[in-house]
Order: sequence, then structure tokens, then C-alpha cells
Amino acid sequence: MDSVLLIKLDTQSSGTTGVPLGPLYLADALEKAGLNVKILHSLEFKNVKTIFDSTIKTVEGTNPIFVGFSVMTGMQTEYSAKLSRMIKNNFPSIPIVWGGIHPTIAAEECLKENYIDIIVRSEGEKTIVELAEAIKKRKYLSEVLGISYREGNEIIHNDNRPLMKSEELDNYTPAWHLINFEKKGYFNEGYAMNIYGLKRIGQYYSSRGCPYKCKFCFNVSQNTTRWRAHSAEKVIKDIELLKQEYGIDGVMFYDDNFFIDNKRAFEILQKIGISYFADIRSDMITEEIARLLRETRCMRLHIGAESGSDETLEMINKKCDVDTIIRSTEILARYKIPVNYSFVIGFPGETWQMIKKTFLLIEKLANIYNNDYILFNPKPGIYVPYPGNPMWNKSIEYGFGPPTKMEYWSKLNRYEGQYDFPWIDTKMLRNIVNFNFNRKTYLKIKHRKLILRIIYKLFYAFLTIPTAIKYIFFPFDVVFIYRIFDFVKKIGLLVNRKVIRLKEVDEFQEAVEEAID
Ligand code: B12
Ligand code: SF4
Repeated sequence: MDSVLLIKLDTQSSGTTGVPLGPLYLADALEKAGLNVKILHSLEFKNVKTIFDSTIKTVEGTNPIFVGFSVMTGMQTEYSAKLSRMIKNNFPSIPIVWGGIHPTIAAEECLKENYIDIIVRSEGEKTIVELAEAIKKRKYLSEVLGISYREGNEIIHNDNRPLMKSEELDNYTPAWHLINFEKKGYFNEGYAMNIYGLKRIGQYYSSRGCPYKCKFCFNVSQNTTRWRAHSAEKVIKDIELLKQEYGIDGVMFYDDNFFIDNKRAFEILQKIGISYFADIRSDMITEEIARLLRETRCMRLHIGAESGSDETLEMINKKCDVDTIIRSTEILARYKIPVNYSFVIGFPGETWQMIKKTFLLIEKLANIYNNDYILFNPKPGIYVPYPGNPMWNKSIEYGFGPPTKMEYWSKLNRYEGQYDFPWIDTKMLRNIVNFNFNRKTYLKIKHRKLILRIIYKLFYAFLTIPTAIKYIFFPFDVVFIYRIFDFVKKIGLLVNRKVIRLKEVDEFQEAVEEAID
């Protein structure tokens, strides 16, 4: 039987990731078409050499008709490029196919690299089966919709493949049997989703796309603002299987907005009977929704609030204003629903005054949640331009030079990037993000030893100075305080840096206790 090898190199530095849903859906489509599929999923990037060497052996042993890479923009791009080149050097006749969000939005650039042969743009289930057929039978690639490829020196982009309709999505189920769901990834790392007191959290992608048109979002190109969804029955059945066969007791919905069709969403949530994590927009929160969220054991909501400045929200076409964010937070706080709010700072065209409003809003929302940073988790992050949307074009107008090689994309990593954007002092932005993280973290530390408790309290008080003076000298007040804090941390008055970098407050609390014991 012919084989296909699918590779996904997740490169989260925290090592916590989920199952590779893209490859799992593709594998289902390929298996139904009679092909043998193997998935290599690396969950973190501690030992690149072992991962690469082991992959070369697997390619040799499997002799696939092609190797498919699933690639996001960022560090994955760099490592996928390196591994693709290595495979190409060792097995020149095996086609290398790239799919996923990065190749979709940068097909032309990807194909400038001679180790990538074919790009599959956007949704891949139907395309990958036709592509496998074309490669197997040496048919013309020109007949396969939704791909780009090289012919001599020319790069050809075939027409787009129409996105699947909702009814068609139900024909596919992730091929769970191809990964070790229990606890190990292919390269022996863990699917470490056992947070918030749950034993094992599964991931599920119940709907695709989003009808909004935020100017920085990948949906503009990947899903062309069309929202499609698995039927409620299908989702309930699939999650039941995950409960029975793989013992999940929580589910993380990876949908961009799980609640677009409320009726469907709550039918699913009421029937699955386990805790869940999901995304929603602020403007969809009502008293009734909050009540249902509580009733159905919502473990955490994720909301892209993006900004505390109406001017910024307007600029990015969020179609939601600050008053709505505040009003919805008041409702959610009343029902004690845990929330993650993501904020984006540093869009081209944003001034420090606009950014300051985001931090003032974070204060306000935290107060609504009584400064309970376990329930209320604000995450400001720096805007990083990715192609395929209007904000990317604006970034270029503001002097941004896109990476010229696949390997350079890893610099554009939101959390660990090395970029410097021409429109703003990016180092200053980084200090502000770090300040915010440390501040909310320190608030929650409760240590057994009185003296340490006092020290942490003092540190927290110190970190609240910018708030106390209402960010009057923003951004200099924050940066000044953060630099002093960082200096003290460096000379070792606090626990080591590794601990400080952990992301979740509760993880942090445990780690601190362990470190000092
Ligand atoms: C889950 C998730 C993660 C998980 C991934 C877990 C995992 N093991 O897969 C984690 C937390 C690790 C993660 C990390 C990041 N993520 Co993320 N993530 C998502 C999320 C919410 C869902 C992805 C998913 O599973 N989709 C479901 C599957 C079915 O869809 P899919 O992957 O697109 O696959 C389909 C097609 O693309 C195609 N396809 C995919 N691969 C392939 C391969 C081949 C060969 C073919 C033929 C076709 C094909 O066919 C598939 C089926 O139709 C998306 C948002 C979204 N709605 O997609 C953001 C998203 C992909 N993430 C994003 C980003 C920016 C990141 C980070 C880069 C953030 C950062 N640190 O800077 C990091 C990258 C990590 C790193 N350092 O490399 C952006 C990507 C933007 C971009 N241009 O790449 C998205 C779109 C979010 C957003 N709204 O901006 N992410
Ligand atoms: S609402 Fe969210 S998912 Fe939808 S376009 Fe805006 S940022 Fe993207």
C-alpha cells in the first residue's frame, strides 16, 4: 500500500501543546482513499538533531509517495525548512509538500525555496487526496485545485478549491489512532494537557472560520470569512468517543469562535457533560449566555479583547468597542467565569497614548474581577505582522521588511521573537509586556514563610507603582519600574529566572514553592 508521511514540528518552548489536528484530519481523508499514513509530531524542540535523524530513518523505512509538512508562521517555519532541506538532500525524488496557514498565506515565497515542491493552500482534506492520486499516477498537477507548484523556473498557482460546506465537514473525523493520545508524542514528549485539576484534556475543532474581518487575522485569507461547522450530533459523538476510548475529562475547542451559532454551541455543551475551554467575542456575552456557561462547566473562556482604545479597535476593524468589553466583563465576573483576555499592542499607526489605554483597561477589568488573577488572566502581546491580511500591507507601508528566507521567519515569534519594528520602540514594548506578566504573577504568591511572604508583598507593591500613578508617565513609568525589578531579579534576590518565565499563575505558585523548599 502506498504511504504518506505527515510531519508537524511544534516548537512551543513550554512544551505544552495539543494533538496535531490538521494532520489528523488529512490522515483520515488519505486513509479513506486507501493510503497508509504515518504522522510525526514533535511537541517541543529540545533535541533537534535526534528529531531530524529519526525522521530521516523513518522516511527511509516508509518510502512515502510524498512527505507533507504542516506549517505555521514562526519558529515552525524555520525548523520545517531545515528538515525539508535535509529530506530533499537525502531523498531527492520524494516530493516535499507544504500545507497549513504559513504556506497558504505565503505560497509564492515558499516555492522560491528549491526543497519545497508543492504547496497546498487552505483546507486540505480533498486536495491532499487528489494530490496523492496525481503524484501516484503521474497525472498533471494542473488538474488539482488549491495547489501551487514549480514548473521549470515558473511558479504556478492553480485556482482556489472551494471551501467545504458544513455538511461535508461531517465526512471527516481526526484519525486519533495515529497518535499516542495516552501521553506520549511521537518523539516521546508528553501531550501535557492536565491543567486546572483535569486529568486529560482533549482538543477538538468543531467549526472553521469566522464571519468577522479583523484586519490582522489569518481568517481573512484562510477561510475568506466563511464560517462552517460540524453538526452538533457529530461533535457530541466524537467527544463521546474521546471520553470512552481515551479517557478525556475536559475538552479544548480550537474554533476561532465556538459560539457563532449559540443554539448549536449550547446543545453540544449540555450533552458532552465535561468541562471545556472555548473562544467567544465580548459582544456576544449576555446574562443568559453567562448563566449557560456556568451551568455547562466552562473552565475558561478566551476573548480577543485586543485593545483598550476605541481608536485602535476601529483601526483593526474589530467591530466591538471598549464599553462593550467592560459591560461583558461585568456580566462574566458576576458569574465567576474564568477568562483569558488577549490584547495586542504595537500595531503600526498606534501611539503610546492608545497603548496606555489598553493598560488602563486591563486595570479596570481586573478590578471588576476583584484583582483575582486566577479567574481573570489578561495577556497583552506585541503585534507581529503575518502575511495575508490588510495589517501586513500596512506594516510594509510603515517600513517593515518581510523575511527573505524561510529560516528567518522564526524571528517573528510573538513571545520569543528577535524582531525590531520600524514604527515603534519594540524593546520598550517587550519590557511593558514582561512587566505586566510579572505583576499579575506576584500578586498571587502565597508563601509559607512569613519573611518570604513579606518580600513578595513588597515586590508586588513596587510593581503597582505605575498603576497607582495612573500610568501618568507611560511608557517610561512602566519601563523604569520593570528595569529595577529585573535588575533585582538578576542579582538573585528572587528565585531563578526559569521559574519566573512560567506562564500560568498557579503553575508559577507551585514552582516557586518547590524551588524555595
Ligand atoms: C491549536 C493552535 C495552536 C497550538 C498547536 C497545537 C497543535 N499541536 O496543533 C499551539 C498552542 C502550539 C499554537 C502555537 C502557535 N500558534 Co497557533 N493556533 C492554533 C489554532 C487555535 C488551531 C489550529 C488547529 O488545530 N486547526 C485545526 C486544523 C484542522 O486546521 P489547520 O491546522 O489549518 O489544517 C488544515 C489546513 O491548514 C490544511 N493543512 C494543514 N497542514 C497541512 C499539511 C499538508 C501537507 C497539507 C496538504 C494541508 C495542510 O489542511 C488541514 C485540514 O483542512 C489556530 C487557529 C485556527 N483556528 O486554526 C492558531 C493559529 C494557527 N496559531 C497561530 C500562531 C501565530 C501561533 C504561534 C506562532 C504564536 C507564536 N508563538 O508566535 C505559535 C507557534 C508555536 C511555535 N512557537 O512554533 C496563528 C497562525 C498565524 C500564522 N500565520 O501562522 C493562528 C491562525 C491563530 C491566529 N488567529 O492568528 N497554536
Ligand atoms: S473575531 Fe477573532 S477570529 Fe474573527 S476575524 Fe476577528 S480576530 Fe479573527
